[in-house]
Amino acid sequence: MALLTILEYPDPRLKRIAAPVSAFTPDIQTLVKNMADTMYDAPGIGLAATQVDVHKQVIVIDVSTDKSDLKVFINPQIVAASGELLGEEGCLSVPEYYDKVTRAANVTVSAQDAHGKAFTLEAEGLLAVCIQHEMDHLKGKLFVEHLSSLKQMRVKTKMKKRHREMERP
Ligand code: GNR
Ligand code: NI
Repeated sequence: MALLTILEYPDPRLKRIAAPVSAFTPDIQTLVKNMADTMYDAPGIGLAATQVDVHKQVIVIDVSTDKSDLKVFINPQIVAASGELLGEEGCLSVPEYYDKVTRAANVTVSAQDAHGKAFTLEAEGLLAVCIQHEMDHLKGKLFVEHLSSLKQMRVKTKMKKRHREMERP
């Protein structure tokens, strides 16, 4: 098992735009496996490759309570969205900060699995929120960027303090 290092806000690498995956080679399957291990270890319900400094359109999600429903989305596209949902979000790249974000309540996503096979999935609730949160990561966007600039300033200050304290305990 290989655990990957998760980048933390405001690391500029979190702003990079992920490129589509064009070849479903064994290294993509290894990346998916390592991302799933890293997500479960954290623990989190989703992880985008951007967060582990791999700038490819790869996402893993498992919103089950017993790690029984791993979903892999490569080259995801939202093909339909409806409704609104205001839900509390957190992010492994912004530890210990939670806030409410408005998202679409229902999304239809088309993507490929780890072997390149195309599929379409309709999602609602937490899964729909998580898909949108992870797809934002692939575009270099964090959930805190949906908040006011005052809140963003406070989060940045809090995170910089955290990183200072991690360097000099
Ligand atoms: O673990 C996570 N929980 C979560 C809760 C509400 C909305 C989104 C998420 S995703 C997050 C893991 C993460 O940072 N993925 O990018
Ligand atoms: Ni996140």
